[in-house]
Amino acid sequence: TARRALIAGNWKMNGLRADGLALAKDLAAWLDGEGRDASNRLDMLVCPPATLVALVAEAVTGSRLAVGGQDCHAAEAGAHTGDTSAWMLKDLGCGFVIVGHSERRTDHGESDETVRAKAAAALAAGLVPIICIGETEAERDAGRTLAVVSRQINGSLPEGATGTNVVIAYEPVWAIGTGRTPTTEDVAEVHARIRDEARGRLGAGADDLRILYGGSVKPGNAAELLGLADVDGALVGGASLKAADFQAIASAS
Ligand code: G2H
Repeated sequence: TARRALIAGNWKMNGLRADGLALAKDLAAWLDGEGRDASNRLDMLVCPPATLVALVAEAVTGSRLAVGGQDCHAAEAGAHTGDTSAWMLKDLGCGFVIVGHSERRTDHGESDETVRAKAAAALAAGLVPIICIGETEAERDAGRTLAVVSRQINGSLPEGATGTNVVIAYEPVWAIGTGRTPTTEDVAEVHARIRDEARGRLGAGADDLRILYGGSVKPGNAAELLGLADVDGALVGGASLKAADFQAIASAS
C-alpha cells in the first residue's frame, strides 16, 4: 500500500525541560543523519507533556521530527481551567494531537462523544487527531473486542474525517505499559476490522487511513507488529523515552 508509516512517541507525564530537550534534539539529529533511511519512508512524531511542547517544537523547527499534543479540549478558548485547546497546540507548531487515550478515558471519564468532539476541534484547528481506541481485559475475556472497537470507531470519528486527516491508534488497554502484547493474529484481526468499520464512514478513503498499534511496543517486537498488513505504525509509550529504543522501533518498520 502507499500508506506512509507513522511512529509516534507518547511521553505521557514524563520529563523536565532538560530531559525533553535532549531527547527531542537527539531524535531530530538522528532523523536528519543516521536515520535518514527511516525518515524517507516514515513520519516520526513526539508528543511531550503540555509543559514541554513549546520548548520541543522550537528546538526541532526545520527538522523532520513532528511534534504533537497528548490531549486537547473540545473548545477553541474559554473558561476551562487547566485545559489546552487544539488551536493553542497548533500555534506552538504541532501537527498532531492524541485524543481519547485510554488513560484519558479512564482517569478523566472521557466518552466516545467527548473524544469525537476533541477530534473535531483538532480538525478545525488544522491538526491531525490520533484517535485512540481499544478494549479492556474484561471486554476481551468476554469476547467483545471487535464489538467494542467497532463502537469506539463509530462513536469517536468526527464529521469531516477522511482517510488522511485522522489517524487511529488501536491500544488494547490490558497491553499498555504491562509488557503484554496480543498475538500478531489478534492484532491483525482487530486492525482489519477497524479498516472495515472505517470504510462505512470514510468509503474508499479507508485505504489511506493510518492505523497504529500501541501497547508495550519495544525494539524486540516492533518488526513483527509493524510487518502486519493493516498496521501502519506504532504509538509508543515507555520505549519512546529512550532515543535508542525509539530509533530502533522506527528502523524496524
Ligand atoms: C500505550 C502506549 C503509548 P506503552 O499507552 O500510548 O504506552 O508503550 O508504555 O505501553
